[in-house]
Amino acid sequence: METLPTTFSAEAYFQTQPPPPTIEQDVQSVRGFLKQQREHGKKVVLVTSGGTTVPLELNVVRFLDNFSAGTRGATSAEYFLKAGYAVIFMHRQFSLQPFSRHYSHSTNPFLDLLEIDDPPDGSTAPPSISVTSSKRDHLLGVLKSYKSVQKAGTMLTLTFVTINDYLWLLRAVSQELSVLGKDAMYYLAAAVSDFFLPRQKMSVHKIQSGKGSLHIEMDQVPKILKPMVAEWTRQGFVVSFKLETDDGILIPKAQAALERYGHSVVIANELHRRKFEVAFVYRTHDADPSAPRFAETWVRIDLEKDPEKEVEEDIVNELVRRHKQWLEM
Ligand code: 9Z3
Repeated sequence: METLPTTFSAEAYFQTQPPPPTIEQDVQSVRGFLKQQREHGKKVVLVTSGGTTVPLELNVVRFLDNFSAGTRGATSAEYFLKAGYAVIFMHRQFSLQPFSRHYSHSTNPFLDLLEIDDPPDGSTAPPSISVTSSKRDHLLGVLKSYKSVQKAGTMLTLTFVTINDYLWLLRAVSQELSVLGKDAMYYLAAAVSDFFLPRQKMSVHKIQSGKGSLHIEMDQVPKILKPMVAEWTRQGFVVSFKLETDDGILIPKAQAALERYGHSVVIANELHRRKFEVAFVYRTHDADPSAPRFAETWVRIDLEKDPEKEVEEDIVNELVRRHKQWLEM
């Protein structure tokens, strides 16, 4: 049996964990998509979105998961499209998607948009269906944007489920996207598991309960941002997210990530305030060595004043501005 490393570097990870079966097909569709977008001179953003699962068995019955619904990614993708970017939307299967997200949530189920209109008395025609008048304008707006993106062919959707699918797909897509050089943006909003169970340590069949309590030792997922920034993406504009539940460590950890990986921006968010407050953490370009090396700018919205506002609108506008400025440097 092959020996497994005690801690997985990214390289060791890809040498020992098998690729998902759909990887080649996904790479082909990314290539075709990028060819088209380049012909139209588009900037392209890769948006990752949703949580990743960690299967505990090869014939998987149980898995570890996280809270992410994919709201950040799906919402941001819409604003990137609006800003003229083409979008590769790489998301967890069944998490929220751009446009349909407005109606798939349990607080706004799409069946509540519809009315049944009975035919006049005596008619044999079947009942027809119409849109509730109070919901029409909003639906029309979403539908128009959705149809125009479909027509323009500016969004490609890719799917992952497990952490392994995610890592393989992220590497493959990043490598493809790197042909755009500085015109590519990477917006890593997916909530990625920090731990995984290597295939070689997994039980083949459903773990049995007869032996009492369950002890599983998981390995650390390799810090994928390192090769991503240093090798796969070449000159791209890389934006990662840092999620914490403890305010005290949020900004220091975002700064540490920026220092370690050397990418463009870390967007720091606290779990419970993520829908109305995030911090952009970035390097300062100060020549004075005694000056702070990092700065942060907070983006906040007031949901009481404007309940319809989405913080992703301001996040994306700010990134588009920074990407443009960086391209001009
Ligand atoms: C985020 O921090 C996203 O903003 C959220 C969005 C996952 C909080 P929702 O999907 O939530 O709208 O419900 N994503 C990145 C989290 C992450 O896994 N970051 C890694 C880390 O913190 C580094 S890439 O170490």
